[in-house]
Amino acid sequence: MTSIASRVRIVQGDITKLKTDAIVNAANRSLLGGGGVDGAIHRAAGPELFKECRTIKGCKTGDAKITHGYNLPATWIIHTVGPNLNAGDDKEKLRDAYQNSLNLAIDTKEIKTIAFPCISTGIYGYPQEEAAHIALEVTRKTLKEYEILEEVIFCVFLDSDREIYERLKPVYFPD
Ligand code: AR6
Repeated sequence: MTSIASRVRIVQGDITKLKTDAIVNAANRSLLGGGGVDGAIHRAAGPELFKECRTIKGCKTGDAKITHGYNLPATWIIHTVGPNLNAGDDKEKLRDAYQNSLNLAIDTKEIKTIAFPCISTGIYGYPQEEAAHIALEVTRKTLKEYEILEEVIFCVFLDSDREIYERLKPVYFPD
C-alpha cells in the first residue's frame, strides 16, 4: 500500500486550473456565487454552473453538494460552506465542511483526486493556522480509512498558507 504521506500534496496557485477529479468550492449558503475562490470558480466554470446551482436550493453551513465542473479542467465541483466567523458561526463547522466534502467524494466512487482551497480563511475570517490543523487532521483520518482516495491536494493561494501547510504537513503525515 502507498504511504498516506504520498497521497497528500500542497500546490500553490489558482484552484480553477487544477485537473483533479474534483475541486472544492468555499461557497456560501445560497450556492449562487460570490467573491474569493467562489467567484473565480463560477467565472472559470461558466454560466452552466450557476444554472445547476440554482436547482440545488442552497447548502447548510458544514454540508457539501456536488455539481459538474463544466468549463473547468476538473470533472466535479464539491461546494461546501464553511463557518463565517464574522457572523458568529460555530467554529466546529469547519471540520464538518472538510469531512462532508470528503465523504461526498468517496460516495460518488469515481472521485479519486480532490483539491481543497483554504475554506473559511478569507472573507469568513477563520484563523489560517487553526484551519490548517483541522484540514490536515480530517484528511489524515479519512485517507487512513478510505483507500479509494488517491490524492488530496491542498491548493493554497497565499504565501502565508503555503508556509503553514508545508510546516504542518510532516507533523500529520510523516514519511
Ligand atoms: N484558487 C485558490 N484559492 C483561492 C483563489 C483561487 N482562485 N482565490 C482565493 N483563494 P474565500 P471563505 C483563497 O474568501 O473565507 C465568497 O464570497 C483565499 O486566498 O474565497 O470561505 C463566498 O461566496 C483564501 O485563502 O472563502 C462566501 O460568501 C481561501 O481561498 C465567502 O466568500 C478562501 O477565501 C466564503 O469565504
